[in-house]
Amino acid sequence: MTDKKIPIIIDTDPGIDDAVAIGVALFHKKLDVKLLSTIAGNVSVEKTTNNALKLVEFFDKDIPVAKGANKPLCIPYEDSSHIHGESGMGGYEFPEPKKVIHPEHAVNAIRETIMNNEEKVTLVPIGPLTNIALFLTLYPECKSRIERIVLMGGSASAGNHTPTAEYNIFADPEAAKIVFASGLDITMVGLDVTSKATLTPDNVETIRDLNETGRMMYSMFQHYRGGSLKTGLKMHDLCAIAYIVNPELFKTQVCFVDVETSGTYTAGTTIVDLKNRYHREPNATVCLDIDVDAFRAWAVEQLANTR
Ligand SMILES: [Ca+2]
Repeated sequence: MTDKKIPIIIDTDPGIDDAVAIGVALFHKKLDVKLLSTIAGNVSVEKTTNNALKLVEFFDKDIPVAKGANKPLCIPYEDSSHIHGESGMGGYEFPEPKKVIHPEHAVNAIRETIMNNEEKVTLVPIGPLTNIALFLTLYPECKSRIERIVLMGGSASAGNHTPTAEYNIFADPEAAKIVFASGLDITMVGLDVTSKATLTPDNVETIRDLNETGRMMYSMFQHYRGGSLKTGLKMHDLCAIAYIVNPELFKTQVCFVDVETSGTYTAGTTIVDLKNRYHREPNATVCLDIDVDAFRAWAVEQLANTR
């Protein structure tokens, strides 16, 4: 293992669990966050972009924030402020950010970042996949500069937004289909692990007393509806960061994955062919299980390393 940091771009729709993932990534000694690109998802892209700016200012990091797509490729936009509050990051009063948005659209900013970086860059989408699909479609020549994609989304079992579909994939199924068909090295960190990756009430109390970040997270956790404060808060997006730096926490399987883009009930469902029923070439590494206790200990330790 070298001491070299892994260059990553986080494509995000903050979002309370996004905020945790971003905080951990910005302070992780193995990660070099080159860009935050934003996407409509949990709330509108105006709000997610403003939230991303607030977060980099809160963490006092000089990371560019580029604003991306305001709606999915083909279907209408639908927000989920019922999960994350009206602003997307309800529960904590951040000052209005002074930092300005990157002048380029996220898709062009991703290209610029990737092409200007000496090493290949890892893409970490933790929202709907619209920006990534647009980027891969507009600039296929950049694919060779991508190390891999580690995304939060999908499920090999049940969904969370509909009985079968996970939210990020449901929000833009066509984009997800493009990403899974891209031929790139893809890891799907989906509900099979992220629903188990909760912070317990004890963890949440510990986090509150860690530092400024802990107090900020604690305030937002009071408003987060991804799980509950009593039964555990689901840290969906943080799992993608955990996978990059601590893959040994996860059990995975390489298999064929595709996305249902229409269907009476199934739009946005990931078809994860664990038993090779379709005899198709495998195109993704799918996370199927996680060492939950180790994840919790890791998450608290990481948050202790923030400001
Ligand atoms: Ca997210």
